[in-house]
Amino acid sequence: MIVSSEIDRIYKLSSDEFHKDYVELGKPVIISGLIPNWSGFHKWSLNYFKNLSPTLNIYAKKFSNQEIEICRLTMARYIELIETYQKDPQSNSLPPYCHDLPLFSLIPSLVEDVQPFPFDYLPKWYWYKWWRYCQFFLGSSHSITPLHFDCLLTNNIFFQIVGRKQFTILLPEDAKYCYRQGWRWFLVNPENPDFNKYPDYKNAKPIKFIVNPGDILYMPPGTLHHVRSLDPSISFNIDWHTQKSSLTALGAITKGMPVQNLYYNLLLTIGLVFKIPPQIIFKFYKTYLNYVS
Ligand SMILES: O=C(O)CCC(=O)C(=O)O
Ligand SMILES: [Fe+2]
Repeated sequence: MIVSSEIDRIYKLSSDEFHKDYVELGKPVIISGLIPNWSGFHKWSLNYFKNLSPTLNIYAKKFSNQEIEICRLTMARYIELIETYQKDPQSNSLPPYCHDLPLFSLIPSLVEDVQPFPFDYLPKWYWYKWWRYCQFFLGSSHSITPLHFDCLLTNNIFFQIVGRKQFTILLPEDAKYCYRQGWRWFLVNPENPDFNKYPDYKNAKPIKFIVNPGDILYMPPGTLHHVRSLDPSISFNIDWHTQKSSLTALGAITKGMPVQNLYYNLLLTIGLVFKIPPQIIFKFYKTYLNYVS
């Protein structure tokens, strides 16, 4: 099988070109040159978060055999776990992975650090309090998110701030070769595929690349991704729909999408297609930000 590293890397891509050449074509891209201009880019570190909000209650996840276990702890305790681990990763056990935390809502002062924010990549509907849609990922090196696609079949803009991450992605048409389990997780480990167990994976065309601090990654709806942290890391993403992707996602109810996902997708469709403002929709949508699936 061929593993390629083919993904466009564009310096300061304009929002018009982003929509025309990537979103509309369902093509992934890495955008460089924007995050390094943020006022807080050089300030962010795990230690900075710990000092800002040591007593904040957060949760972290352990992914094992398709099960997700949730651990609850304070920010200070979590960052200490990571610090201890990093001193000797060979002999310490891997800390859980803080995954999908709406940190801008929990520590609002962080929003000032990400200016100028390129919110014009998002549809206008999301501009009002755009930071409410962001989900953070904090973790040690060697943290892994197993192969999956994002559960509402949204577009994903992913901001890498601290540390590097290795992504292996597959376009939606390759999902049929990856042995889906349930709605959105897949059995194949693209870093070390077991072709005896999963022979169809030979037909897939994985794309493997590193996302560096300061990079923005765009993944179209339904892109499969497996993510390995190469360093202690801070990232956040925004899952977002266009009118078109929200309508396509509603159709996925016939393909195994859970009813709760249909509910969130209906809300976004009502907002984007029927122009109901986020001030009304968000009240109903916000439980999505704590939805583990
Ligand atoms: O960074 C990670 O470990 C996972 C990222 C991810 O799955 C996402 O942005 O949807
Ligand atoms: Fe994801």
